[in-house]
Amino acid sequence: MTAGEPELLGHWEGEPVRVWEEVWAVPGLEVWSTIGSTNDRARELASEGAPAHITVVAEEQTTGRGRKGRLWSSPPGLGLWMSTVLRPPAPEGRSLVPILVGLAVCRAAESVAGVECALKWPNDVLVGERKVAGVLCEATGGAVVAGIGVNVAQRTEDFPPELRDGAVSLETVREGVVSRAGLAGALTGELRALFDRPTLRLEGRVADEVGRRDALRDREVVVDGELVGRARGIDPGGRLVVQAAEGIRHVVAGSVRVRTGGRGSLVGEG
Ligand code: BT5
Repeated sequence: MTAGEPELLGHWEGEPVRVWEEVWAVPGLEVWSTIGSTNDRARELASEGAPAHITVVAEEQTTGRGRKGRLWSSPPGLGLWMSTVLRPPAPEGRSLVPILVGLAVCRAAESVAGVECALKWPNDVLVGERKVAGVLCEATGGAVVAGIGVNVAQRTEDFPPELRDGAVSLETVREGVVSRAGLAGALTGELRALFDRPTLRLEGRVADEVGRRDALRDREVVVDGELVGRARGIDPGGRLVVQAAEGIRHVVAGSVRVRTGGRGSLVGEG
């Protein structure tokens, strides 16, 4: 598909963008017709000093990305492609950002679409074994840009062939229409709830909720193709705990694959 010129939209999902900005209570909102990556635009805004929760949405991304230069499929109108500037109070809290953003996505998908979601450490949101959303957090100066891609309206055939087994959209699961604006509004609200208080450690109710939603728990995993063991939860620092033959390991970053066994394999690496 050929994308048009990037254009800032005045209206989105039936309302003026300024109305969404007010309803979602964000200090700024840009909605683009098409853009390379909403993360790049949000990074620009962050470097110009944008306050926390300024949000960028695009109908379509031409170079939407995941981690390590992977591509993120972002076709026009079928998903929520969004980036928000976060300003975590202290660098110590930054390692928790991806998992907390994933948690916000789970809560929003459940409240708006009634679809139960799980977290696959470090940055995937799953329905069953399939990826419904991905999170890409990029630090820039004192800010972290949280990029969130949620598959909303794709049918199986709308995904590129190589993703059809591992990806799913909210509307397929729910078997009904899901409002992208409703989802974005719920998401910005959850992000505020999770980030407006300094969270330096995963503990208390939030830790319990993350534990409940942990798709890897007690499953046999391979991290970065080399560390093999059983996932034993996420520690207070946001690290994945892996019980390996050589002992307990706390993994700071990496790509996880679930070893195929009785329950099948999860969405590959990443
Ligand atoms: C991610 O990376 O899952 C992070 C995705 C973040 C996307 C958002 S959209 C708004 C913002 N702007 C951006 O440019 N990015 C963010 P990772 O864990 O590396 O997973 C990438 C892998 O997921 C790919 O290699 C594919 O296998 C798979 N994938 C790509 N597009 C997908 C989709 N729409 N649904 C499910 N899986 C997908």
